[in-house]
Amino acid sequence: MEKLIITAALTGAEVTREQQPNLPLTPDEIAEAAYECYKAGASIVHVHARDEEGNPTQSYDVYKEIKEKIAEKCNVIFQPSTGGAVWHSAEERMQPIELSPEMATLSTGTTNFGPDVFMNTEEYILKFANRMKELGVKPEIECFERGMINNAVKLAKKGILNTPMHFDFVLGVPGACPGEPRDLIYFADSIPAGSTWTVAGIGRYEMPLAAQAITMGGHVRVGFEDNVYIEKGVLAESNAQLVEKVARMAKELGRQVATPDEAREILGLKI
Ligand code: KMH
Ligand code: ZN
Repeated sequence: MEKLIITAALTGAEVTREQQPNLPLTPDEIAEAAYECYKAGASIVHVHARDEEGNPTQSYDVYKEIKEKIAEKCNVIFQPSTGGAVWHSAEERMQPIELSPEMATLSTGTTNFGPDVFMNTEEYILKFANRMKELGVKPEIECFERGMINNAVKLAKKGILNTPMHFDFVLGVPGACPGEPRDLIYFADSIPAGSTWTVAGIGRYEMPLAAQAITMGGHVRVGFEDNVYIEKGVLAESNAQLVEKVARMAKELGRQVATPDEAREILGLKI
């Protein structure tokens, strides 16, 4: 089986210090968390920026600072968010693409997101995808619902998305698709042959879906964006502790963990 790519989703846009006291917020804290996760086995970091008050921002400058600070420490793949927070405009959300990162997220549909709506109209999706293509940024296609896979396949048929595509199934968001074993099987069975996929299980779904993905040959995303607990009722000390747990599970299940350069090879990124 292919080596396992572990992504650390370090901060997110929704989690607060009240919910997770060790949440990294400043560029220095995010870069340090990225480095710790890299040492624990992560080959990708999924990054959301925060402003000086700790609120979500899609500022080009803040993402640039984070990207540079991470690159000073290690060669982990930097994957900024184009999702931002539900209240960000499409223009704000697009800003980190201009840094020409190796990867960035691309949500291919609209979903309920807790009490809110995470808006991704066809117009947005085309704008984001076209700009990523122009700048050679590989999209990680975020699918919260099954139809979002079809939307991506349609874009690939039109040549707007390059193949093979890389998907992230985000399962267990309140208001969207849950993260039961059958949900992951259905999503993984629905993508075009030759695609790669990872799973981000939200909340209590995180570790069970990680174990399932390890055995199915997929990849795994964990981190405070998705879940703040290391076990039921016990807050994780750090993002790296969650990555360590997945790396340990992979070892027990006989799957080797990919380095960043091995992840680049698996995903078809330039080395
Ligand atoms: N914060 C969510 C509304 C992404 O990073 O691309 C969207 C999100 C997806 O987190
Ligand atoms: Zn995100």
